[in-house]
Amino acid sequence: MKVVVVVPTYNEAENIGKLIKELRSLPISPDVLVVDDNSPDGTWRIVERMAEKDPAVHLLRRPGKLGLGSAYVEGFKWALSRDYDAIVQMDADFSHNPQDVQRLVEALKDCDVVIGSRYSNGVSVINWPIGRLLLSYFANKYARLLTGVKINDLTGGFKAFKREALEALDLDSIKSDGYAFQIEVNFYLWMKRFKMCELPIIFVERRAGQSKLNRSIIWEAFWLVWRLFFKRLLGRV
Ligand SMILES: Nc1nc2c(ncn2[C@@H]2O[C@H](COP(=O)(O)OP(=O)(O)OP(=O)(O)O)[C@@H](O)[C@H]2O)c(=O)[nH]1
Ligand SMILES: [Mg+2]
Repeated sequence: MKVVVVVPTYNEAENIGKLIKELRSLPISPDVLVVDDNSPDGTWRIVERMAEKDPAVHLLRRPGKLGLGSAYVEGFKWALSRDYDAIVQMDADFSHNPQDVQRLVEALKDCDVVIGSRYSNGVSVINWPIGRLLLSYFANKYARLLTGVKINDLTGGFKAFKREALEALDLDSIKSDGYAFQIEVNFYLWMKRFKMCELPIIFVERRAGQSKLNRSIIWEAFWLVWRLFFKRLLGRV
């Protein structure tokens, strides 16, 4: 099975080199695609140098900060236009343990989509302030209730997809960015009846670099969930 890990980055120079090395030394030795938005800290330069030495490392460098959602969409399209059987998405900040990529991909044997889940086995989040944890936890309960998608971690960004699952999505119609993007993708895959599985992961707060969480990301997700609620109600997916 040919696997690519899509990693969106914005100012992750402190993390990206180590992440790529760890991914490349996994037993499945996946390809890596970094989608960088011309990071001022030169993240892309590090990737460019690694790509020169290792043909399995790829860089998609965009002209400026165009947002996380569109970075995933471009990365997914890039992967689908090549011969990958499985596509993994993850953050660059080591909140997602690169070692878990192996388990996620192996679980694709029995599932179409595998979600690295913080909330399927109690709560497995390390070093988050309690306020952020509560926000995330209850946001997930709220999203699950309204969208009807029976997944405990709807907002997580660590996932593996079979090629067929991503191919079934209308990627151009997905305009949301932060947590909303994750919820939206899960919603459409769920409505299309793909087999979605949750695999417990331990999520660790970033050690290096800066967070991009802000109020507008929370509001975006809040309203999206209502939009999906009505879509589900009207059966328009
Ligand atoms: N290409 C691209 N990547 C982005 C953008 N915004 C965030 N990222 C990357 O997306 C991943 C997730 O972003 P984070 O800042 O970690 O967001 P978060 O996980 O919600 O917040 P913290 O982990 O608390 O900082 C990281 O690898 C970021 O570098 C963007 O606009 N463009
Ligand atoms: Mg993060």
